[in-house]
Amino acid sequence: MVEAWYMDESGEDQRIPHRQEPHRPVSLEQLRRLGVFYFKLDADNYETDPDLARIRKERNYSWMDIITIHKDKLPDYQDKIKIFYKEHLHLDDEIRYVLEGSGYFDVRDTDDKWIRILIEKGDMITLPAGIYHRFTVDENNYVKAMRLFAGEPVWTAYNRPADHFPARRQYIQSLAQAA
Ligand code: KMT
Ligand code: NI
Repeated sequence: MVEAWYMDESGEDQRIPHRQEPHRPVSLEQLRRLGVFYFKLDADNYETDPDLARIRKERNYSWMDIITIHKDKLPDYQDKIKIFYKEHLHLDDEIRYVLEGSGYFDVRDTDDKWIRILIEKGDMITLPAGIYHRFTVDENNYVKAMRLFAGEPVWTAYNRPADHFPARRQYIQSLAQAA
């Protein structure tokens, strides 16, 4: 089950939980208001799972691949880890489904505070186009995830500041409507 909380601002290792003291949990409803959606799926049977097939069909996630983030599996691991953790946005939704391992997506809330989202095996998460976010492995240093995309994938990440993009402006507008 996905779990989320407000991060502390300490500059320690990005892979530790960074929970505040006292702990400040964030609910799925709060994530939804930021445009972040969550599905729980059966990761052991992803190849035949009708629930995954339905989500892909309904949301037009026609494209997918599987990425393994581990120092022995991912070429240029150290560089990639740094790139994933730079605050950025995309012009399309970012959709990830964890098949093994775990990691953290951090997203900015409406006050520009970091929310940390733990994703584990069976968790699918969708981040909306235009949201500032970043990713890191946790202390297990391993995640295998399905990357899904509506149509031909575009992976370009725009590091902050990237406020002039229509996708960013539309995202800000959608927040105002959700409030
Ligand atoms: C990305 O774009 O940040 C990644 O693909 C890494 C995270 S996959 C769980
Ligand atoms: Ni991203």
